[in-house]
Amino acid sequence: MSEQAIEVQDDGGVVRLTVNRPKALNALNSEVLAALAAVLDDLETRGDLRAVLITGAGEKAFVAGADITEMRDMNAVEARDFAGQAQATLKRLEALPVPVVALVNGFCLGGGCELALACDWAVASDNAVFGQPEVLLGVIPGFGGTQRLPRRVGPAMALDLVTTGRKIDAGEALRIGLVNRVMPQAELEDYAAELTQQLGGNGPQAVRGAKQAVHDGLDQDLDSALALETSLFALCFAGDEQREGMSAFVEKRKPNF
Ligand code: DAK
Repeated sequence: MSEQAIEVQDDGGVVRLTVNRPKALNALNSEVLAALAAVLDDLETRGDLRAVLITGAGEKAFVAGADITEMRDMNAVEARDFAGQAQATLKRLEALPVPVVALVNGFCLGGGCELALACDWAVASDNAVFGQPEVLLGVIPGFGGTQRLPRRVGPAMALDLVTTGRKIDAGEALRIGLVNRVMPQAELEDYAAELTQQLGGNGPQAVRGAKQAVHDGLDQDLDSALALETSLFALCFAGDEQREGMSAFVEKRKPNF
């Protein structure tokens, strides 16, 4: 197993992960999934982590899906293990306590779309193509697509995509809420740099608290979720960040978190 299958760059706690199989359009095989799991072993222990950005190597693809050549000869038991490994890894990515953002720089199909769905939000280049084309291969999505896609875009649009297998362009992905923003591919790097600055400069505990409130709150009824928000809001006043952030405002200077 080589961790090179996922390249890791760290810029002040904002970690950029690049799926690095450009010749196979960054298709997710066991090696990539194992490398991602190994990277997560490290990220999960890091108190200084501020955000994670994930993208694909090259200019053509984010991730063109699970590796079809690897899946072709699997039996049902192997398929269950493969999907189980991938689902567990994507769940760990999603559960990181910091924002995880997909920079979708091209084909984002099948397991690639499921990877993007495990991120908190996604930004796409204007040449990006999205879809869950598994039915064209005689299978259904196996990396969480049938569950996260309807939660993101609603059941009707999710059913449209997973039963037809049709591909959509970045404009439609934006309209249905699959991605937050679309920009020319040449601007994606500028956006990544802007995001690195923004997320790296905000109060790190506040950013973690905001993510926790949204994620945990969605699984609860509104009253419980509001109580959770109250607790997490109060917790902000137990550390140094709130005093620094508010003092900086009053003193007309930038906060130093
Ligand atoms: N897997 C393996 N190789 C892939 C790949 C993939 N998903 N996508 C592309 N490649 C490889 C191509 O085979 C080709 O390799 P060489 O022939 O050069 O060796 C190279 O990448 C370049 O691709 P193309 O030559 O095809 O490039 P084009 O520009 O012509 O076309 C394309 C780009 C993205 C339209 C085309 O490559 C394509 O249609 N790719 C497949 C897209 C796709 O169907 N993705 C969904 C995969 S299925 C489950 C677990 C998981 C899943 C389901 C169930 N269980 C265990 C239950 C998930 C399944 C999927 O993700």
